[in-house]
Amino acid sequence: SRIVRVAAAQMGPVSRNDAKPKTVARMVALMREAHSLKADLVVFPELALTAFFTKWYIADEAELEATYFETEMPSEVTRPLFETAAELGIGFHLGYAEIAHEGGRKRRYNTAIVVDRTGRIVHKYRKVHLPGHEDYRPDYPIQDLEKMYFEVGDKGFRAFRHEGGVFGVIICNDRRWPESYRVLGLQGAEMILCGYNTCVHNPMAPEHDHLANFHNHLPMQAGAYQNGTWVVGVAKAGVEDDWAMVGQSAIISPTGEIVAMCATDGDEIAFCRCDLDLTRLSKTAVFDFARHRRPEHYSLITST
Ligand code: CDT
Repeated sequence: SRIVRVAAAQMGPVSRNDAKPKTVARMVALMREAHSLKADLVVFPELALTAFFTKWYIADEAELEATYFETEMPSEVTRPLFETAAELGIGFHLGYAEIAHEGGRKRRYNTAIVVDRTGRIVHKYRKVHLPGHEDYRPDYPIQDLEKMYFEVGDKGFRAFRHEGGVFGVIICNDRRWPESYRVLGLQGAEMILCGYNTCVHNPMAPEHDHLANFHNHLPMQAGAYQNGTWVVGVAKAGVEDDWAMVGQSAIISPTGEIVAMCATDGDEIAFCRCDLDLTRLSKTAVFDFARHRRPEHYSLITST
């Protein structure tokens, strides 16, 4: 067996008025709790350092970037996460809003990194599936402005070796798309990490609001099962500046079963001792890709 002890570190709401050091202190406390459980890896949510700001139209670019984005990682404010990781010998996954100066101009991405037990960044992913709309919609009570605030990620879905296994990272809306898991699955992914911020109210499809929890777990369980991989889904949950967000952070086994789940909408750890070898049966039986996949019949997926 190849055991990775995983702490899904759900976070309760982060208000737009919360200073980042206060939020980072909450995360350090979660990291210490995870260490007391002997975790190897702590998984924090998407955009963990701030409120889920894409629900607001923020016209002032300077305010937007100064309040919600990071220009370096680690930065002064996030350094305690890296120092605590190195002190405890624990790895972590962190989602944040990134400003990068690349290709001769400024770019903004919805980003997640994986940091190893020495405090070194070993993987960076930039969100591919940006939900919502690119224009301000005054008729909506909340916005979904990821297409306005971020560019589509440029790094693709790259699996990487970590903690004795093959890992992948996806971010929030990516979890609703089977291709995200499959591209990682085709690279042999054994554990996929996914932070999310999901408002219960979806202004573009309010008819689905009552299904928010169901639609959270459904694709993650399917993605785990259909690719024979662990999936760790971690929320920023609870009522954030008046808007409810989905919780139920979960660790899902390669059979698609939820094996650990948060019971509250606050700061809480769901923990599991994950055996990466449990992926073997799925990958060599029902989902032996080499024997059973028929890509010659899938061309429509990438040609349109
Ligand atoms: N952060 C993020 O991607 N949120 C979206 C909201 C879409 S509403 C269904 C999500 O897919 O959860």
